[in-house]
Amino acid sequence: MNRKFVCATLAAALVSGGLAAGSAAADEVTLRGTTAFAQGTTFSRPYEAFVEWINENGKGVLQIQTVGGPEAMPPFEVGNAVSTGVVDIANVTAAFYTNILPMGDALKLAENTIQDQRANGCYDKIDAMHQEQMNVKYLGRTGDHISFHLYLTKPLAGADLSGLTIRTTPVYQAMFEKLGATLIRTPPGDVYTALERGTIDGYGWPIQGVLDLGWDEQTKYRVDPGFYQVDVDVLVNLDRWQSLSDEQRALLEKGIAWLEERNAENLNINQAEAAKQAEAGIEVIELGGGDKEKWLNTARDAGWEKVAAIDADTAAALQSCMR
Ligand code: 173
Repeated sequence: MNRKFVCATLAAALVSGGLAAGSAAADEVTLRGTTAFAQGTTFSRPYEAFVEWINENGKGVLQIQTVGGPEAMPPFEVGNAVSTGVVDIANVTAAFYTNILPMGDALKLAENTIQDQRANGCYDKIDAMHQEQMNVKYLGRTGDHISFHLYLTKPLAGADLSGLTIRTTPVYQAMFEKLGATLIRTPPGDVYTALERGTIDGYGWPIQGVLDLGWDEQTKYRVDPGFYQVDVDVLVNLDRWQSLSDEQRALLEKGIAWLEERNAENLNINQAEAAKQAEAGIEVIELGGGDKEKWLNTARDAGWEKVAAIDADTAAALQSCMR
């Protein structure tokens, strides 16, 4: 028998015997990870920094090896992969796994930060929902302070999207539908071609990252104000999480706390991104007065309506701790 097997067997025996689980000196463990966003781009970079932090601080304890991004695994499959243990850890937004966890659609509706939600018990609710329905540990998230916008190739007169075909994900679906748009759901990797071919008149996307994949070349307008808040979540397969030692779990929790502190940098990055969009020739359509009100109210109301229809009690509980 090799040593790894002996250690694993010993750890399992300790756990099943109810003895100090995790106190066994474990070998270094390597988690296999994936990211739903192209490596090197805006919504993958924080996760990559986290991996670097873990690999630097976790020598002899735990390492993460990213086995590929969207080129290797379709973004809408990532939730399933981490749920079933095809990968151990994943960087993915909840909009990409609503097929497994429909209530994940609520995360974008938050008006407070992950730090607020750890302090007020909301994090525990979100984590429990992920563990029970998806078999993953909700380790934490990036994306706080970043809002979503509608980007267009054509002008827009008011808060009315009828006659427009818009690329969507579950993030924007309820809102854009209420405002009359025709919707096409695609992963990020298909947006450029859809714009180039003219099969869409615009797309939903956060304030950050538009220039990453060259979409600015095909984008004429950004509609302001933004709405909702980005959640890009770090999930760990629950069986894998439970198999880790206390030290290994503590390392991951320390790493995610470090990453989450950096969410505050988004306030400055948002401004820099808006400036880059302006330089690239993207004009702002600023909705005002009644249009602005309709835009924001439809976003919030349609968003909460959708999650309340899935599970009214959970929706109410989340609504009170997400603001
Ligand atoms: O538009 C999207 O693909 C999407 O839903 C999303 C969510 C979080 C960050 C970036 C994009």
